[in-house]
Amino acid sequence: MGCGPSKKELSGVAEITGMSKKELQDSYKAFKKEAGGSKVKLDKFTKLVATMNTNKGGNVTEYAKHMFRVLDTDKDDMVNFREVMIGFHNLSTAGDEKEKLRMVFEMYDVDGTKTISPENMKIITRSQYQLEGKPMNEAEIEAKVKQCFGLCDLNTDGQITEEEFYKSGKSIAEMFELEGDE
Ligand SMILES: [Ca+2]
Ligand SMILES: [Ca+2]
Repeated sequence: MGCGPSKKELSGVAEITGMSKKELQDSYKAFKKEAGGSKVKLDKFTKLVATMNTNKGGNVTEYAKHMFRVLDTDKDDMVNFREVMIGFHNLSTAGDEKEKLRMVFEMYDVDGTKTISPENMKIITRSQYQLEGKPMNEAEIEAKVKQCFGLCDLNTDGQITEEEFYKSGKSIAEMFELEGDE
């Protein structure tokens, strides 16, 4: 067929995810079929996430945008097969804990300042409500953010650093875990 994956697209994926060569090739085929190519832009990615979202009345637009930003590790405004596979693996229950924490930290740090502010956390929490199709309740969101800060802002300066999050963010990162392969 002449459309097999290039070495670069697959480099490291098998090692990190523990997939066999066959599984990898099958997933790649499925990805290309779904994505209509070897990379996807945000709009297409959002549609793919929407098809995976089983929450009634959920809107994935905001959540997908932040997920996309974190998955796009080479920052070319596209996510490719490798980025998706490694990112989803890290977020799975089998993923590397430190990588999971790093990804979730980056997801919260929407403005890339290397610290999470309460406002940053509100943005992501709101997007989770939208994803789940829950009615937006600002008081509830505020309370959730407060609770997370109580847990993670170890020196109580109103910002969560990466270091603090590595130490105390495990239970929060677990909320972002993806279901394993069916
Ligand atoms: Ca990319
Ligand atoms: Ca920030």
